[in-house]
Amino acid sequence: MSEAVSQCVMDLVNDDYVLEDYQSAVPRWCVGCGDHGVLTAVQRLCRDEKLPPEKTVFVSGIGCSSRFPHYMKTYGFHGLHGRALPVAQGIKIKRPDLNVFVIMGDGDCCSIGTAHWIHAVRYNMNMTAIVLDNGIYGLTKNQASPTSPVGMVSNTTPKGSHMEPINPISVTLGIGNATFVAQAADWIPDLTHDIIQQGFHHKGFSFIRVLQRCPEYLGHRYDEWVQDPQRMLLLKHENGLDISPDLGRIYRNQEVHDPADRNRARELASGHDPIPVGILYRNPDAPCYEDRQVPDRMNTAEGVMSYLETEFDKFTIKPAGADE
Ligand SMILES: Cc1ncc(C[n+]2csc(CCOP(=O)(O)OP(=O)(O)O)c2C)c(N)n1
Ligand code: SF4
Repeated sequence: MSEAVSQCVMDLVNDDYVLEDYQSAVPRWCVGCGDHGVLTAVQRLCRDEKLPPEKTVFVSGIGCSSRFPHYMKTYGFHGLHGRALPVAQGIKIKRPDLNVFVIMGDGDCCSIGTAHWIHAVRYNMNMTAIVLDNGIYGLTKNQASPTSPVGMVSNTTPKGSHMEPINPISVTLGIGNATFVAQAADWIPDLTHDIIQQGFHHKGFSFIRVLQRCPEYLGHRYDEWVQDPQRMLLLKHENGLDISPDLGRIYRNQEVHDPADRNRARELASGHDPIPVGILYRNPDAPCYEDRQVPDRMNTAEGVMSYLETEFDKFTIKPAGADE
C-alpha cells in the first residue's frame, strides 16, 4: 500500500474521536482543584477539533498544574520548572506540523520562567500557552507566588504578603508583539473551553490565563466571584466569543469588546472587580517566527554537503592567477 493510500485509510479511521482518546492516567490533583475542570475543557477541545493524538504535544514545567501532560493521551514533555516555553519552542521549530500546547503554573511562568514568557510572546510562535494561576506554589506546599494577593499568609509570608501581585494579562499586553491575550476561570468550564478553542485557532502565540482555585492552600480566593456570577464580566464580540444563551442567563454582566482594541483591552485587564473573562486582544495579522524562517537546508544530507563545500571553499588555497 502506498504511503498516500495508507495515510488516507488512517484519516478515515481517525475521523471521529471521543474523550477517552485523550484521557490517560487518573489525575492526582486534590479534590476540588480547579485543574480538573481545565483538563476536561482541554480534552473536549481536542475531541471537538479532532486533533490526532500523535500530532499533538503538551509541554509543561514543574508544579501541580504541570502534571497535565501525564493526563493527556498525546505526546507530552514534563520538563523543568520555568522552562516549558523554550522546550515548546524547540519542538515547534523542528516540527511545525504538531499542535503544541504549553501548561504552566503562575510560579512556573511569572516567577522563574519570566524571561522565557516575555520572549515567547515576542517570538510569536504558533502555540497555545495556558497559565493555571492559583496565586500560590501548590506542589511545594504553600509559598507565595508573584500573583499572590496582598495579605496572603503562606510559608514564605507568615505575616501576610505585602507586595502587590503582578497581573499576567496586563504584563503580556504590555509586550509589543503580543497577538492573543485572554482570561478564563476554572469555574466556568464551557467558557474556558471556548476561550482555549479560540486560542488554538489563532495563528501565533496565544496566552491564556485561567484563574484557578487551589482549595488546599488558597481555598477562598475566588469565593465571592464564584458565588456571585454578576461579578464576572463576560467579553463578547462578533470577532471574539459568542456567549451561549444558557451561559448568558447566568452571567448577565457582559460587554461588547472588540479584541482589536488594545487600549480597551489594557483597561479591562487591570479590572479586578468585576473580573473580565474572554478574549481581550487578538491580532491575527502578525507573522509567526517559524514563518519568517528560511527553509533549513541542514535538514538533508545534500544540504549539509553543499554547506560544507561552501565553507571549505573559503579555505582553499588557489594557484596564483586562478581567480582571473
Ligand atoms: C529550578 C527549580 N526551582 C525550584 C523548584 C521547586 N519547585 C517545584 S514546583 C514549584 C512551584 C510550583 O508552583 P506553580 O508553578 O505556581 O504551580 P502549581 O504547583 O501551583 O500548579 C517550585 C518552586 C524546582 N523544581 N526547580
Ligand atoms: S495543592 Fe492546590 S493546585 Fe495542587 S493539586 Fe491541590 S488544590 Fe490543586
